[in-house]
Amino acid sequence: SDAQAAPPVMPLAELHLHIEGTLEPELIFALAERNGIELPYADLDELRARYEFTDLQSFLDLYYANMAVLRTEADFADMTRAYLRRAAAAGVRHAEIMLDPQAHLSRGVSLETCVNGVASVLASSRDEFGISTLLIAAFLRDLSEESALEVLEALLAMNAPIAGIGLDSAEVGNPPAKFERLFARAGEAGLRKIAHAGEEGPPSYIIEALDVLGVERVDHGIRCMEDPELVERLVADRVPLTVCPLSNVRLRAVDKLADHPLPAMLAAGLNVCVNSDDPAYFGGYVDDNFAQLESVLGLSEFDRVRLAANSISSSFASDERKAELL
Ligand code: ES4
Ligand code: ZN
Repeated sequence: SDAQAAPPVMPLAELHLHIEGTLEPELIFALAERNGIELPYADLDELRARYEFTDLQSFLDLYYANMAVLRTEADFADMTRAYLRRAAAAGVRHAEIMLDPQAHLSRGVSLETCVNGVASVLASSRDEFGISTLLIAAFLRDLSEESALEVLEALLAMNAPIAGIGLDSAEVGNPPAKFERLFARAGEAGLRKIAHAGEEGPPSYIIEALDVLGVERVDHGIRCMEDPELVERLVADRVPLTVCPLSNVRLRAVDKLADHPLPAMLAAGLNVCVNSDDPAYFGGYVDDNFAQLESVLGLSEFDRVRLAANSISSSFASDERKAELL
């Protein structure tokens, strides 16, 4: 969105962010031009007209298609720099950024190109933008576990600066248990573990992500509200859920923001925080998510402070960094 909301007063951590989902239409056109790539859209408006999604898959189709403009390390670096600049304005002081290496490897872009392009900018993010950052390699759950294991081994072999692994892409029909060996290997390698679960998929996928994969944090998780016993467990264990309100509306996981379960999740005592997911696609950055929540749901000062504090405490930042931000 163009209008920037005033940043929330509290420092925020953004814990659910796909760097490829920060690729704005203007940058898509600029990179296409730089790389001599012909886009299937005549102009920005024609591209923007494609951003009417009916579900997760209809979004993923455009998200993967637009990645065609990312060819060089400089492209990945420019995209990352643009996100950090905008996130700083939104009040983000710590960000844990997912990258989808398989979405680039399948297009003939090397692991070195995508990882080094993003990581080279993250290395100086605290000095340049005041944002501490961690990189998370996310695996596409609609591909095989063998493919994921191969890519994880390659990341480990190149000593990629990743803090953890995630699981994303088409959820329904690709349950967490499909990736049991991948997450076991990541654990052996000392990596942190997160997974998307309960966005479009059922509450049982959240349980599987916890019990079979051993995830420490759940991306989305909103469908936990259909299972009171699961909610009780998530509250008792203070399992972080990285909720993305504007994403849920755009992908029709919820009908409209007024129907979003966030207030009920807060009231239930769940450890929730607010994130932007794919801000270039879903109508805004984390400040826009807060602004629209405020105007539609009227969050209390108490809830706003709690959401911000949860984002910091649920992060994988060092205890020293958390203490600075809390
Ligand atoms: C995603 Cl919103 C969402 N869900 C699953 N996978 C994704 N990859 C990028 N955005
Ligand atoms: Zn996501």
